[in-house]
Amino acid sequence: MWTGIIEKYRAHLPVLDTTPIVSLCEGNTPLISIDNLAKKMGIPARWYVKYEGLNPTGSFKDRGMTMAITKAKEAGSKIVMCASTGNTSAAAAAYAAKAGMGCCVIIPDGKIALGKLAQAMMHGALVLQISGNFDDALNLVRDITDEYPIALVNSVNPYRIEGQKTGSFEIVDALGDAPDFHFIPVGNAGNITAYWKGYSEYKTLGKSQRLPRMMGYQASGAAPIVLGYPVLNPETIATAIRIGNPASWKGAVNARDDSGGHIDTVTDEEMTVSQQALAACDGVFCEPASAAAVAGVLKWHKEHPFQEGQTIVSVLTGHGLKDPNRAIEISSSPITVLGTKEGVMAALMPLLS
Ligand code: AN7
Repeated sequence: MWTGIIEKYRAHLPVLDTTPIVSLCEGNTPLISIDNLAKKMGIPARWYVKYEGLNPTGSFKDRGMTMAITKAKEAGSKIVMCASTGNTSAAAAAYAAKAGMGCCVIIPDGKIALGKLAQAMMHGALVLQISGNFDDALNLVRDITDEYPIALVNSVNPYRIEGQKTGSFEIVDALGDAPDFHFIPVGNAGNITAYWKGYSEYKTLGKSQRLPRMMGYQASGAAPIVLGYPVLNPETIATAIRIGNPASWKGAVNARDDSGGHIDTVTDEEMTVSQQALAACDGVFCEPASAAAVAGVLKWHKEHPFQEGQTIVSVLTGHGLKDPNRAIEISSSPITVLGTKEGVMAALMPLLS
């Protein structure tokens, strides 16, 4: 029986036999071959997506949150707090509920996807919206948790990174080695930092023969690392990565430079096209921010064509159902027909011919 990433990778994580593990059986997500899209785009490499949308709360945040909440519980914390563009708040709320702890989340007013808001509220968190953006919310949360006995569970909490590094362990365990390229969306930059840490640790232990090139992608309207300075008013349809001053900026730059990787931008349009193409070609539905890891592959391939025999992994950080409004917005509406055989057949005919 699968009982979550802490039990599975206990030897690589800072837990003791006595640590009270709080888990929702996160992790063990599939690596799905997206050969249809690869073929369509003329990419001869083996291309996989790590479908993190299949975690318990529908995003990769669960890997970090099981660790952060477990360690907060071990330390005797009664309340946890985070700033969030949505997914962290959903995960914090769920794991705090499981642990019997209080949870407060601070989110940018009107800028979080519907599914994520629904989750934070259903799991009983105190949900506070502010008129600022994620960066403002994170500053507030750092300030408050410095002063009050409340555990901070954003990825500035090192246990979050520890949990999230298990994503690379699973990829190496599944492929038998690291991929050549690891594509990943970058927002607050915790995840790219964590994946690089995981790959590096596994290589040191001899579990893999090589390290991947770390390929991070920011939204063009929220690309501080690419620009080299913070963005005061980040804007993108990919609300998950609408972040102008990433906390793990250094970690992302180190991952890029130490791996011979690259951090670049993708436009809202490129993310949208990739999200749709992936869903329509290979049956995998991810949220807009996650599609940056697909759009990045397409952008890179144009300038540096992938070769046969290479392996690419794109991390799909969150499930498509997180942001149903956006999905409906970019899709054509259902066709209204008469509820008769003739009515249906009139619309269906073009498909049959
Ligand atoms: C789907 O939930 O920052 O670079 O507050 O939800 O580790 O920040 C979410 C980030 C990518 C970026 N994809 O990861 C939050 C939050 C999805 C995300 C990212 C996020 P990081």
